[in-house]
Amino acid sequence: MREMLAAFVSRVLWGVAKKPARRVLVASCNYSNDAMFEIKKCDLYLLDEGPPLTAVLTREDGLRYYKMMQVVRRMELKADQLYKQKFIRGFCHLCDGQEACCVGLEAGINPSDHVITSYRAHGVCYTRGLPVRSILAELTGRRGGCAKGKGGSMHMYAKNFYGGNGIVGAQVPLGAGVALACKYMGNNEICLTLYGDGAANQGQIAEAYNMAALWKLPCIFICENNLYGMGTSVERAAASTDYYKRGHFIPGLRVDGMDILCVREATRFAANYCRSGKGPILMELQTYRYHGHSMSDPGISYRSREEIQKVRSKSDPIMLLQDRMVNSKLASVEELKEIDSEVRKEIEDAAQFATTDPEPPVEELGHHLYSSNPPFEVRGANQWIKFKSVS
Ligand SMILES: Cc1ncc(C[n+]2csc(CCOP(=O)(O)OP(=O)(O)O)c2C)c(N)n1
Repeated sequence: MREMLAAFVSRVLWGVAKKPARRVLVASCNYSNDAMFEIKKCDLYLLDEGPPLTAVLTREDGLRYYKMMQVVRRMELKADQLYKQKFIRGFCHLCDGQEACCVGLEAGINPSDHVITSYRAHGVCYTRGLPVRSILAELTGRRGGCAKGKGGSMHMYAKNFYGGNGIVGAQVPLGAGVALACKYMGNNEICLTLYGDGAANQGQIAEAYNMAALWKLPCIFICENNLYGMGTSVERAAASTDYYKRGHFIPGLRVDGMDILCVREATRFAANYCRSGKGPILMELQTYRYHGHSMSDPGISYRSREEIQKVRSKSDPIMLLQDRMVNSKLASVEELKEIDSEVRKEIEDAAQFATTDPEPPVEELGHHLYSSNPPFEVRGANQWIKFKSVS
């Protein structure tokens, strides 16, 4: 009798409830709401204590992180395809493999905080809130791109996100400047300044560390150590590969950048540190990029296919989160597969937009260079062509 009643109630609910409500019902029956995980201890520099050794993951956050990482992964794979089809031209640096970094960093800060990064920018653009279609359309140089089709892969911007910088290390003093502005305004906001391990060898970075430490700026310097700077392994490029210690007088953390929970916890710890007025902190995220340095680098002349395969099969960030969620009953395999197909559809729709949206009109080429829109003349390319700027 009880089974019959349950079946009847379930049929009624099944019939009347809209899809999301049905999911809530299933969720409340079968899934755990949260679970606690042991996470890898961070290596510490000039710090007495570091981030916790356990992290609580709620089902809601887990599903969100999973979806975001899948979006970044599939967006980058789509960019690879569009590049090979010549829809995308010029420079294009993909971040697949490094998804736990951009998603984990965003999970540890507030939307009102600030972020600046290098040319490997697409993932951060998405986690800072740009829709996939505006990122892909920027890559294909279309009007609906986030920089109106005039910036491309390395020059994308969003609210509280300052690019996308093509010059190695250029964003580091700029990030210190943004942190100086936060301190000056007294708004309790912080700036995350990301750069590759290749940039960590530059003199201008030492200068930015120096000013940030001197003025106790609320800045998290984040060195994404993916083991290579273009085609040079870190061992061949740096006298010290302990990047988390290279702020000298700035405290540092070395973090497992393939584990989103490690990245989130370390970022929360670092953000609290900065916000409390103690000054800057440096985080080294140990990660790996599956693609070469850029689309023009096949990425297998200085590392082996086996090495890439090993990382994919042993430490893939999406797989790690998926295993955790399924094993602790935070989600089912089927449910995650459903998310995968939603993501695939979102990416296909975005790609459709990015390949059909028109290019910006040529008369607008000179817009948005100066705030006052003076007449714009192209020098060097063709001296007879002039673009008139109109407001
Ligand atoms: C000032 C400057 N010098 C040289 C270059 C050429 N360049 C582009 S990326 C790069 C190496 C960057 O190292 P890293 O960020 O560790 O490389 P990734 O892991 O992104 O391949 C160099 C030398 C540049 N863009 N800017």
